[in-house]
Amino acid sequence: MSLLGKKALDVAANLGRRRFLNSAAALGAVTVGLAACKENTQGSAASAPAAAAPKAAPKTEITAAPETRGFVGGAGSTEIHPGQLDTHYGVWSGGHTGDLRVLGIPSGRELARVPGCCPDALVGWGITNESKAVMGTKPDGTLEFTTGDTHHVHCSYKDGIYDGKYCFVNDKLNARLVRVRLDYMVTDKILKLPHVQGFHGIFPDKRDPVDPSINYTTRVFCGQEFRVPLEKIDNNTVNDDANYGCVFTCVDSEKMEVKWQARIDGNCDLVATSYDGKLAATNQYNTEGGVTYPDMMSAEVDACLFFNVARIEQAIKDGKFTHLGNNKIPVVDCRAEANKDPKTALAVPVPVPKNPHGVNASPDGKYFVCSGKLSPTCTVIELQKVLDWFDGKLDDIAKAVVAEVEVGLGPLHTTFDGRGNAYTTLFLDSQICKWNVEQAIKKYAGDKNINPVIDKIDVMYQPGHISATHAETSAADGVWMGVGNKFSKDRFLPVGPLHAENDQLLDITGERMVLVHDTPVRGEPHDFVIFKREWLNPKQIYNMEDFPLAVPSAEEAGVTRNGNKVTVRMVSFAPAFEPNVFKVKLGDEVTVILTNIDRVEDLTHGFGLPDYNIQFIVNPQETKSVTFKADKPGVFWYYCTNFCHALHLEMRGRMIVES
Ligand code: K7E
Ligand code: CUA
Ligand code: CA
Repeated sequence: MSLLGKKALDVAANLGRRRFLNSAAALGAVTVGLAACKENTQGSAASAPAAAAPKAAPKTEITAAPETRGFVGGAGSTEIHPGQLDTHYGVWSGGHTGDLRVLGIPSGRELARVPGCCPDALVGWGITNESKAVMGTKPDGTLEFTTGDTHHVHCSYKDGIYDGKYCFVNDKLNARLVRVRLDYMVTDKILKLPHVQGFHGIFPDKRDPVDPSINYTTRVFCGQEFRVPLEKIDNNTVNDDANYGCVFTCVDSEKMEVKWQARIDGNCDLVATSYDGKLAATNQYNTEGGVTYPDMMSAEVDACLFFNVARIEQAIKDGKFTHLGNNKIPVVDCRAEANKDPKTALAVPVPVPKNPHGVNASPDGKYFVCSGKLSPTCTVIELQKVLDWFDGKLDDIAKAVVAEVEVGLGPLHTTFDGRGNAYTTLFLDSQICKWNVEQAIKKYAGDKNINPVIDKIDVMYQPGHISATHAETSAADGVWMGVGNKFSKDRFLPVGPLHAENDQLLDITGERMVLVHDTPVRGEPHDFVIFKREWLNPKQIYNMEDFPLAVPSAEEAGVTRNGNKVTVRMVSFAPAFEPNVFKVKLGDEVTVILTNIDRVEDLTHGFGLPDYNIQFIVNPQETKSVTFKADKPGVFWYYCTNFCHALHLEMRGRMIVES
């Protein structure tokens, strides 16, 4: 068969499949209403944006399946041969598995899961005393939360790029900010945000707005998506939604304490920060402050709300703040009514088309791009103009909008290649739109001959987040681009009703995007960042001195009793525990402290205690502890759960509970 003939057949076959799966993409110029209603049949996730589809009907192009587009990228192969290492790390949120995941890029291989919000049976997260202290417990010692929903993941910065120190992720479900230490890849702090429900957008700052010597992250900004009674909770306030409100929260990233909160109109969606540290912003899709679905969409215009960080913190220094309830956190008023004068305003809403979703900072530091969701557009906001407004040099804040580019249906998130181009996910069109920022600005300024859209490509299917290599840093290099697709449909072997999601990788080195890899991911990652491996330097052996309870050697192991409290100090070294037997009495409170004194890389031991619901691992030189009540008499063999040695199966000991 001639190449052309084969290619035509492939195109036809792929169009057939896409027509079946995604009529909107295959029908050519469709009306928005039709696109919306076809999309509507695909699942409830699509129905919300579809129900209020925009009036302007952009043409949906027919694009052949990417495999047949015939473009070759310059990023190289995604195949990592046995024994070779990936060139990039990807840090992925886990969604309602409540964890963080580490992937090797470009292969897409999952290398680690870092538990945070939810218990994890592999490592014993939520079982050991140390992890319970991080997660938070009720007065009876049980975990306060065993669920979570992690969406947005961002690393700490120094000089505009990641410093490899921390990764922050929000828990939307229980309004907690989770911090992961990147040296050991463990969660070390979790902060519950007061007054907040639906904690959604987060972003670390990139430098201090005032002090030039602080060129690294010291704050994390947190948005609130669900409006709730803030002042007090009683039968009046819960029943009267006029009393509902939202706050924007600033957290001290080192202490993991709330620095301040700001009352706002409407509610927050995603959050972005400027490279100069002066501005933080949140998209708002409910400036009307509604609580029902129609109410939340009544206003034609929503906003990207900009906070003047230095002014807010000066106001707090000057004592211009209040409190919410009995809480001692300073609260400033960033609602429009209180911020009309640019010279004193703490915040200003830049109008954008209704119900925007993502807001992303361009790596040159000049612009924020708001993705329209219900509007088929992206809005470009010039940050210098926002600063000019605060300085009284711009008469109308709407003039900070320097472009409004038509990208396609359902724009959710945008990323960048460092060469002036932006890439936006189109949820409804199941496409990525590549467009040029400066061209979009020129067109908006009046040059009608310019088409800023450079390329569109089909992705499989319904993409949400998108992130190119280093794209949230000043070192964006436009090599790889990840796209998180919410639906995978036919892309993988069927495994029952719950489908894997499809996180795809694209090569964006050329003019046209090239789809190069499908990675099945267990539900339900949202956001992720990808960066070169040189930016991280994880340690593989712990420092024993970091653990106050460490049992440094077998000689120091042993059992002590204080009343009915028994402490077992234990060590593991392949293939044995010391002690390998201990006795307690029925009803005793037992604490086992286990130090893995092996120093060999990758030599992890486990401690499983049958019928007591205990399992955890100890990595080389690590110490963990568990406390439980010996409420069952008998012999209980604790054993090593983590394969460590030829005699791993023999690595065990007995807990004898005498009645
Ligand atoms: Cu970042 Cu998924 Cu929370 Cu958009 S949200 S898709
Ligand atoms: Cu120690 Cu298996
Ligand atoms: Ca709205």
